[in-house]
Amino acid sequence: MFKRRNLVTLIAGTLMVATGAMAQFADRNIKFTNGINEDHPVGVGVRKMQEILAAKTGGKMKISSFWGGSAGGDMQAIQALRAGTQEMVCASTSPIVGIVKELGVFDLPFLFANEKEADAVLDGAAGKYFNAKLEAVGLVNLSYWENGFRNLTNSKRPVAKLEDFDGVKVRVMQNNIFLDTFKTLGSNAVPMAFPEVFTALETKTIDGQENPFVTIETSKFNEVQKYLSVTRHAYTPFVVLYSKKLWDQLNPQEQALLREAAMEGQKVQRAANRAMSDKSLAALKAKGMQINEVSAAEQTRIRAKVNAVYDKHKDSIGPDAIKVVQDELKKARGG
Ligand code: TK8
Repeated sequence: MFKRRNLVTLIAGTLMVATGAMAQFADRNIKFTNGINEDHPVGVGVRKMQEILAAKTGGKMKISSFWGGSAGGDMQAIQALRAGTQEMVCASTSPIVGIVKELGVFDLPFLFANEKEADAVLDGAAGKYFNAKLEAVGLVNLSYWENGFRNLTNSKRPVAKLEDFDGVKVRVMQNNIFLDTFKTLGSNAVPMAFPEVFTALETKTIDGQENPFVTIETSKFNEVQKYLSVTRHAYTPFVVLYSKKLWDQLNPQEQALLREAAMEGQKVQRAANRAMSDKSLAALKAKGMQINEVSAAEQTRIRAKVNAVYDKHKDSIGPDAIKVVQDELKKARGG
């Protein structure tokens, strides 16, 4: 017979399990900012994270996202994360080089030949190495997402050969290696935060900028730029960062869930980005941009010219960072 005491124990036990499961997640409203617009595939990744959090926490953990630099640029967000006044950002590695010099390796021109190489480096030992460097300065990297291979746009002329870079005033990300790369190519390089770029192009304060096709399209740079040159000169990853100060206030279940959500987000974000890249190029053409490739011979001349950038910056980046990336690249290239 089922005794009353047993029933009480059973009910109490069930309640404990239920409240125990709920208690894993506190009400959290996570502020997430981006310099790019929501129709960029980063939006696909963030929506995936939101869905996972909603499903697994019964709506307790939420991400509020702010797009288009409305909440400031990458550097501003990084400072807010380190100070513990903002939880998350999806930022490029390049503006973080002032804080984590080793990340400068990703700014070295022509480091990766394709997405496969980038994935091998970021998802392997090198990715972990940079995560540790980020964590040491108060930034927890949940996942590497994709911006893509960067290409040059400008309002002056098609850049098809080395000499065409000459005198073009190009906005670069706020970092010495990018600055040096464009100076070495003969351009007048101007460091600037991403949210200021559209207006600077519109008012002709600058002639050009460089970003992947998808970012060019979703940020509508085609409205203020005539020429797009397929230079593929760098692949600077996106990092999905969480403030270490605020991270340390989360319990292990919350931390594990956020990591899982960011990794699930990575899958759909990268896939969406890769599917969109060619479409963005076609769309930019359809919207009136004049697009040119750079011949193999000119690519060789350009690469030879920017070799000086490697030599000049390898000491400041440090041999460990260069080695961990080169080792993964060798493996990925089957050598
Ligand atoms: C967005 C930036 C942007 C980057 C840049 O905040 O600054 O040009 O490519 O995507 O991170």
